[in-house]
Amino acid sequence: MAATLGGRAARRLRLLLSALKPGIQVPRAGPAAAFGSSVTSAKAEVNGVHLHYLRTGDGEHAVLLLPGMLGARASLACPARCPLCSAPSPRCPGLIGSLSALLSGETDFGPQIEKLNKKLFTVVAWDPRGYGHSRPPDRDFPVDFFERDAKDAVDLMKTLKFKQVSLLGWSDGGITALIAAARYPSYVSKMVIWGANAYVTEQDTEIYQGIRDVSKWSERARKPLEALYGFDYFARTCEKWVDGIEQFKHLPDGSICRDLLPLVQCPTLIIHGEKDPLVPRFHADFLHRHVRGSRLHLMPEGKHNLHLRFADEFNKLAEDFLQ
Ligand code: TYC
Ligand code: MN
Repeated sequence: MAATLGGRAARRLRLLLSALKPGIQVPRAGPAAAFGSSVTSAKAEVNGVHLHYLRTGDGEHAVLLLPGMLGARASLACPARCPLCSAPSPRCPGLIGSLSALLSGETDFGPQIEKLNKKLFTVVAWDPRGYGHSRPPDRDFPVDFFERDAKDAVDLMKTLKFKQVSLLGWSDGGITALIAAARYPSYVSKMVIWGANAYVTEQDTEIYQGIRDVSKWSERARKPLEALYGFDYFARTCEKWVDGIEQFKHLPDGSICRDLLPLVQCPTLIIHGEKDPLVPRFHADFLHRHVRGSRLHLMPEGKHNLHLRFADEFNKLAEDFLQ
C-alpha cells in the first residue's frame, strides 16, 4: 500500500505506522518538536484488563489526564477495526487518519498532550476500561463504576512505576480523580478538576435524558465517537451511561462521592466554565465548599470543554497550580 504513495507520503505512512506499535516512540512533527517531545501509545495489564494510554514528556512530575464519559478523549479518534482490512487497531494502515488526528490535536486532550511542559511533566492520558482502546471488555456501569475507575487509574500509574501523581480530571474523569484522591491520599500530590459533580439532582437527570439519544447530538460531537466506537456500541454505551449515572439519584442525597470529599488531602484546583450547559455552577460551589483548602477558578466564557476552547489559558492555570 505504501508503495503506491509518493516519497513524502510513504515516509509519513511509515512514521505513522511505527507510531501505532505500542510502546514505540512517535517523533512529533510541528511545534511540539521544539520540546523534543514524542507520544507513545501502549497498553498495560491492570486489574485483569488491558488499559490503553498515551504518554508524553519526561519531566519529574507525573500527571494523569482523566477523560469524561465515553473516554474517547484520551484516545485517538479511530475505529476499533480498520474499515478496509478489519485488522484490529492499533496495527493497520487504515488508522493513519487517527494518528493524524492526534498530531493535529483533534483528540479531546489534544492541546494538553501537545503543549503541557514536557520538561516538567510526564503526561499520561488513559482510556478507562470499556472506553477508547481499553476494550475488551465492553463498558458496564455497576454502582461502583467510579470507584473501579479510580482504582484502575491509580493501579495503572503504579504499574508504570510512578511514585506519586497529579490528576487532571474532566467531567466523569473529575469524579474519578476526586475518588482517587480521597482513597489514595498519599499517592495523589495535586489535582485539577473541571465539569465534575459529587451528586445527582433532578435538574441533572433532565440534562442526562437530553443526551441519552446520540442521534440527537450535534454532528461535531457525534462524529469522532461514532468513528471510534461504531454507531451501535456508541449509542448503547451512552444509554448505559445515563442509566448508570441515574443510579446515584436513588442513593441518599443523590450522592456519587459526597462523603469522600472531606477525605481529599491534596491541593485541589476546581475550574468552572460559567457557560457550561451540562454542569450547573452549584456543583462547582459544592466541591469548593467540601474539598478542604480547594481553590475555585471561574472562566466566564468557558463551557464544558473549556480546556479545549481556552487551551492556552487552561494549560497555564494547570501548570502554575501543579508547580
Ligand atoms: N459527566 C459527563 C462526561 O463525563 C458530561 C455530563 C455532565 C453530561 C453532566 C450530562 O448532566 C450532565 N462527559
Ligand atoms: Mn487496515
